[in-house]
Amino acid sequence: MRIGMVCYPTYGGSGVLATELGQALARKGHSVHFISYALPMRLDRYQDNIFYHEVETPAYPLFEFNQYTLSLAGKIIDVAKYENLEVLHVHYAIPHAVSGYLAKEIMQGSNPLSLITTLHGTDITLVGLEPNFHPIIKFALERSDVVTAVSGFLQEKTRQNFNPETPITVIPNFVDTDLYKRVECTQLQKQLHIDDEFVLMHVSNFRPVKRVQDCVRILEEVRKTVPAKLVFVGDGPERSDAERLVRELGLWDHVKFLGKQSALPEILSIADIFLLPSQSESFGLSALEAMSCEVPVIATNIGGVPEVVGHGECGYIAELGDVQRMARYCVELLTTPKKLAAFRANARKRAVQQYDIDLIVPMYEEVYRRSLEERVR
Ligand code: GMT
Repeated sequence: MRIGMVCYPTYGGSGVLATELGQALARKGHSVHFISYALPMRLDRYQDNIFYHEVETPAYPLFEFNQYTLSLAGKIIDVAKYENLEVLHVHYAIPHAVSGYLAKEIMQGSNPLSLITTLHGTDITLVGLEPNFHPIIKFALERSDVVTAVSGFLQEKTRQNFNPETPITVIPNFVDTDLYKRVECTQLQKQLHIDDEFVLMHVSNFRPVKRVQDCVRILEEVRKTVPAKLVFVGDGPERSDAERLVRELGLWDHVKFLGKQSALPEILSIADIFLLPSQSESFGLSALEAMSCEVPVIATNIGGVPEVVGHGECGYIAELGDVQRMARYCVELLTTPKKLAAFRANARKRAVQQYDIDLIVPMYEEVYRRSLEERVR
């Protein structure tokens, strides 16, 4: 199939998922055309059947704001026409589903396109609820040929918040478990001066919803009982405040900020526990990637997270902001080697058995195929 893939290129789960999906489809022989305003973060090397088309937004003195929604629609039309796209798969509804709808309507007659919209999270739970956006998003969902959501939670939220006529299919996020597996990483441990300490880790885009400061407070509590370090991976608006808190609490020698990194399997391999204290999380892809590397997860009872992290099996779930409980769970695991080992094995098993790339990518192919058949009919 010839597929257009629209996503955000930045450090964030929806772009990561779209890129991994596109790469997997390309390996299976499909032609995949990424369309975005910058090269998606994980699209960092040449691969057969992958093409990238950059959206340019023209500046004009009259425009105080750029016209990305229109520029994207225009680029989709261009790529669809000249690359003969059959399927357009947009990730994150705002504004991608709207641009996709516009392009599809304009192409009708000459190059019919199937529009697949995948909902990822705040497009439904937060930004899409903005009164001015709500009717537009509902309209775009109803005009999509297929709408998918990354968790049962998000499917239900979409029903509650938008009640679209189009059914919503759950296709969970996935991980390449061949790539995301525990590897030897003594060099990195040496580099980070990790001796006989446990390692807590958090990977995110440091947006306020991630509550990165909770990770710091968890470390503070944990260190009262066991020696531990906290490794932060990623960057974003909350990083400076987190650094400040680390200094205020006198934890600077025990916290490492690695910034944005691409060698995640290696980095995750040094972790004993992954922390995800978010206040909003429709799935928690970073937690799944950690689980695939045999890292148990301690997270909040939020959104789709409990679907991914089996409480008392691959990790623990606590109430939002309950730093004390999350710290207690950490200590319990770190001081019970048998339990830690069992949780590690369970985490890996769950990733392999329920969320492996080879199980999930065919679900998207099936959705594309069905929508093309329906178009013909
Ligand atoms: O919805 C967002 O905030 C953006 C999006 C992203 O690009 O990071 O994150 C969402 O999509 C991920 C991939 O499906 C999920 O793993 C995240 O849980 C989800 N984030 C939220 O719901 C806050």
